[in-house]
Amino acid sequence: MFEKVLIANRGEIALRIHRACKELGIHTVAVHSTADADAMHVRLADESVCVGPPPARESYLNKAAIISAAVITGADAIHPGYGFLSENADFARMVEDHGIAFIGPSPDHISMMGDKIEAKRAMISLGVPCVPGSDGPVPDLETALKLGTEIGYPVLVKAAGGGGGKGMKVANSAAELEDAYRGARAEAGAAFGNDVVYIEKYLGHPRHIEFQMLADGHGNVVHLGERDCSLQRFHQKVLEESPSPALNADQRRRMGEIVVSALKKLGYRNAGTLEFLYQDGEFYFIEMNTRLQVEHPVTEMVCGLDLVREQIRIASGAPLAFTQADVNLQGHAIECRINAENPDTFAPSPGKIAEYHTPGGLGVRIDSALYSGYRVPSNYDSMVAKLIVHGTSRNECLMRLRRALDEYVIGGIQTTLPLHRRLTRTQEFIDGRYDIHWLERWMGLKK
Ligand code: MV4
Repeated sequence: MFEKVLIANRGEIALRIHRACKELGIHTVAVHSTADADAMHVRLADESVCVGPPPARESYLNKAAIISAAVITGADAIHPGYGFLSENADFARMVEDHGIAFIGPSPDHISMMGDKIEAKRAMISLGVPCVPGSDGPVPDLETALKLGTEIGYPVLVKAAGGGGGKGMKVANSAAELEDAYRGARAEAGAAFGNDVVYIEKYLGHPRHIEFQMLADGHGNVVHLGERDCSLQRFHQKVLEESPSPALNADQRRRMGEIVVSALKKLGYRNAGTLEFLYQDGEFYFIEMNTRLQVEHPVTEMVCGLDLVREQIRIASGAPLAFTQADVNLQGHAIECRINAENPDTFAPSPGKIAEYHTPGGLGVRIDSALYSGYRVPSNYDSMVAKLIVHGTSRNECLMRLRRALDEYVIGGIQTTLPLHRRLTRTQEFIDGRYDIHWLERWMGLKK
């Protein structure tokens, strides 16, 4: 087992990883920018290294500074968290080239899944259902028009190096395809430095359902159920839950078998998530994430496992200590992402935390690095806390969630707590009747 782990991240996930390390008796090294000198993960870590000024590209994305910090402190592993360098294959390779363990998948699998066309090709060959579409890049408009006719409109032009909705354009007819094709390539080129695009049948009212996987690299693969992540605003998830209100046990078992078999054949190692669109009873693979996700606690509350601990154990070479038969998904969990933003305009609201009071009680978990007196910097992502609630049923979970939201006090800044208090009292949400567009409609952002 590792002696010392460097946590190459900040905020709540850095604290989360620190906690798992300490419970395994592992020493922790925090890295931070000058803006995060007073951050909780720095205060609690056994050692800390300042890796640069506030801009992420000069600190949390500074590969050389982070690896130097690991070498100087003698860390034998690095956990990247999510975002930043967590899905950067070059970084993972550099870490391993320095004889340090990367707590995550192999660089080759990170690279494979980072190319959405390669990821889809792999999944098709592994027997995973995908959205009908082109079987590779679409090099020119002529090919795009031919595919549009074959697939049938509406179609979606998507960026191979994409994700998060950038470089994605819908075409409802051949007449719209030229603008959609050129627009997607321009946006993808600008956003990712890669203007390769592909085309898929556009699904108009899907849910976004993802399966959490764990694989030890010794042939053992399990799935830990699914998360419904459909409630999002401009590709930013707002609330996630497990299990999905839309799935039954038979669908879960059937999809579970498919995704486990696929990752076994792939020879995958560590945690991973397969993202699907779910529409009219059918699943369609869209992307695979080769990182621990923000919403992982929802799965932890339902399966009773510490996913970061499992990642660390796998990276240290240990086999999974359990089989699929041992995985026992119990009850229901919901996570509210709480952002330092104006709840109506979503404008960032950095600043000093005044009064800070967290909810408690059975089945209530707060993942946050906030404390009274802490100054939320303006340099980074606005998510400052996750409220995760578990209950034996979705109704019990909802009752507990509303109660916890009403207890939660974050003074000194504006947050999206009021949004969650309204959302969890809205009948359509209570009934679980929502797709990926519902939240934006409910907010009046689209018709
Ligand atoms: C789609 C789609 C509909 N049809 N693909 C958005 C970014 C990337 N994760 C893939 N996305 C989508 N791909 C087809 N063929 C709709 C979306 C989409 C979406 C997907 C999941 C969660 C939220 C979303 C918000 C807008 C669009």
